[in-house]
Amino acid sequence: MRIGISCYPTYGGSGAVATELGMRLAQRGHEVHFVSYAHPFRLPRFLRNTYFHEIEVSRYPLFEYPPYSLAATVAMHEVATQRHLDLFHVHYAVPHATSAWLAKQMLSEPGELKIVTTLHGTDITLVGQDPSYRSIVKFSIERSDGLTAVSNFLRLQTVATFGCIDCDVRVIPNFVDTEIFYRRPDGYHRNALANPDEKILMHLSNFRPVKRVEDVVRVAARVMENVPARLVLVGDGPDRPRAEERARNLGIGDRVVFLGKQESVAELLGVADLFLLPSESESFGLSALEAMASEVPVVGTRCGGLEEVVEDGVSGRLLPVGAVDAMATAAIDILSNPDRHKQIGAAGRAVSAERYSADRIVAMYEAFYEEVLGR
Ligand code: GMT
Repeated sequence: MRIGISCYPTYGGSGAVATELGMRLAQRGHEVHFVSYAHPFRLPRFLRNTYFHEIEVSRYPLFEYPPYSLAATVAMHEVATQRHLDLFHVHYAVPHATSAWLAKQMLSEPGELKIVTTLHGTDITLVGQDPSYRSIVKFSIERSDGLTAVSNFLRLQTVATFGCIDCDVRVIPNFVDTEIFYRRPDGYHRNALANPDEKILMHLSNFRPVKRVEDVVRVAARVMENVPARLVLVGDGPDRPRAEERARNLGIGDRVVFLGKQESVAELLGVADLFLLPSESESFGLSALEAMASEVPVVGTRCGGLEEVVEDGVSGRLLPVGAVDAMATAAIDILSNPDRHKQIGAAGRAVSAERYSADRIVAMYEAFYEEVLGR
């Protein structure tokens, strides 16, 4: 198949999933064209069967807001025409589903290009509900030839919030490469991040309000009252200054490490002892799955799709949103009991290797493409 993939190239789950999927499709012999405004962060410079096409968003003094959606449409149309694509797979509906639909209409034979849209999260639960976007998001997803959601929670949210009862939203969960995400031997980066007697608590996100990063710091502060530990925060975003301030106010500033954006999160997750994800809403929680593959117990919240990934009491603990004390108690319990810690880590690794293996999920996408193409 000749497949176009559009995604946000920056650090974030949807871009990571889109890129990892494209790379694996290319390994399976498909021709994959990434269309994005920058080189996707998980895409190596050269890989057989993969091509990168940059969306050029021109500036003009009149434009206070450069029209990214139009530039994306033009790039998608150009690639679809010149590379004779069978299918365009767009990740994150806003605005990629709209740009793809427009690009398709611009073709002389629109029926020859199929559009698959994967819904990732806030494109449905937050941004997509904003009155300035809602109607065009609904229109565009209803006109996609194939729709997938990364969890059943997100599928139900899509139907409920957009009322698109006729939408056949297929659930294809995210995946993890267990050869990249695995437990690193002691000594590795661990020595650089913490003292030998300290546990490493880790959080990884884009530090937006939905992630409740201040709760991460508050949970860590409670844990540190009982267990020698350090908190390592990976990523960056608008709530980082508040998290830094909270750490200082709670008197744990010297035991909280802000690493900022990192290329190889697998090496960091592989030395963590506990992963914290106290989000307000999470349609899947890719970082939690990557932690599980690395044998790291997850303590998070009952916030939607995360409940489909982390089994409470088996691969981690899930508590109500904002329940800082309960999350801290659960974390202390796991960290103070080596056998239980090991058991939870092993359960997470097993489920990620079985249910969420790259081979299994990429095959699901391939089969879905075939179905959409009517083959
Ligand atoms: O939806 C977003 O806010 C961004 C998106 C991203 O690019 O990281 O995150 C969503 O997609 C991820 C990949 O499918 C999921 O793992 C995240 O749970 C989801 N984020 C939210 O639902 C908040």
